[in-house]
Amino acid sequence: MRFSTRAIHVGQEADPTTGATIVPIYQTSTYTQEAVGRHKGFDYSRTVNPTRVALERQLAALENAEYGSAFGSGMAATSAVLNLLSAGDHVVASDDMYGGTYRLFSRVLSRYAIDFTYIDLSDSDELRAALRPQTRLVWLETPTNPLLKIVDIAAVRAAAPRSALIAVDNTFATPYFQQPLALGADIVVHSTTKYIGGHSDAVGGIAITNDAAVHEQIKFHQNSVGGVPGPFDAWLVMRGAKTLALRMQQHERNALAVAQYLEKHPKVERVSYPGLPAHPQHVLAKRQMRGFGGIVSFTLRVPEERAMAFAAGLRYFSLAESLGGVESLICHPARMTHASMPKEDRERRGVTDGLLRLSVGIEDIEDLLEDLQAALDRF
Ligand code: P1T
Repeated sequence: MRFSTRAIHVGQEADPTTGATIVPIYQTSTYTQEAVGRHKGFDYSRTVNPTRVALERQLAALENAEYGSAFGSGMAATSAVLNLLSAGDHVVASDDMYGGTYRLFSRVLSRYAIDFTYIDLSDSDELRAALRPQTRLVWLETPTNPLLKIVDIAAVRAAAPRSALIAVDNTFATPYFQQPLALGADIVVHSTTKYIGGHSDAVGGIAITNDAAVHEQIKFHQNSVGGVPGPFDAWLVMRGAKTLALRMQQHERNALAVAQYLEKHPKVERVSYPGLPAHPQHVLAKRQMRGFGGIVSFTLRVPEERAMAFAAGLRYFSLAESLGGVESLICHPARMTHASMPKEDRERRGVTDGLLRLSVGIEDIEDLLEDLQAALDRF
């Protein structure tokens, strides 16, 4: 079964009790048992819910994987993966990542005696130097948020010892463009709030793996900690995921056109988009990904306040956190998505005050380019 067929059919069998073609929203917290312990496989909705199971099967299939565990947010999914670790363990993480993930690592998990080293994971020598006998996990995003750096997943697998799990946050690429498990990763995490849900109407996350033992531990955490999505949110994400391939094709077409337009504009200092030949890791991106995604970052040749004013002055690009919905968004990472990162750490990593991030939607490209042009002309 190919990608879009899986998105539309896996986990989506007709409802066994009514024949409903679309998986129902099983809005129930509990299930009536015939006798103590005798039931249809469902006992309590924190533990298991049919709508959530359908979503987990569908999304695991999109990563060509056996197992998925859905969560109430991308952060809850990330937290579940980090809960595979114990006090004294060490994590190597990429130096560019979503600010909320950095906050979880540096301000929550570090209090539980888990140690983090942040490096440029595109450099295998840096990775080898950062490894310790206690290193149990390598955590990476590729492309990274917000700088769109590319990490060579197969090279990380080759450099890391077998005792270290490799987890890839695949939110930006989506399984349509990149399949980290096939490149040697052990776990894939998504914020399904983004492209997978695709309509900016539900918050969610998922952790996916082919490793039965890892899956058992994540499931145990999902039930023990309880960060599960409600049935309606699970259903919204499932509905969105059915059109992932079509949406990603249009996101990518539009993002490439926007990146090419910005690259030539005299008021634009720097553009980052893995699909541009000028991107320093364009060749790697071409090898590792089937497409380059819908996010474009750029810096204007203007002071910070004017960059922020630019972000607020567009017609179709709403000034908002998040990404991956059908509508275009613009954000100022330093003040928004990465505000939880201390300024010094942020700037060292390249998330400067003039940086803007576009989530290019699937509107008509002519409208998006006219919008950007009108705003740039005003500056
Ligand atoms: O927001 P939540 O569903 O909890 O997902 C967190 C998350 C995880 N990983 C990546 C790569 C992300 O980008 C995010 C959330 N990011 C934003 C809200 C943002 O605007 O970048």
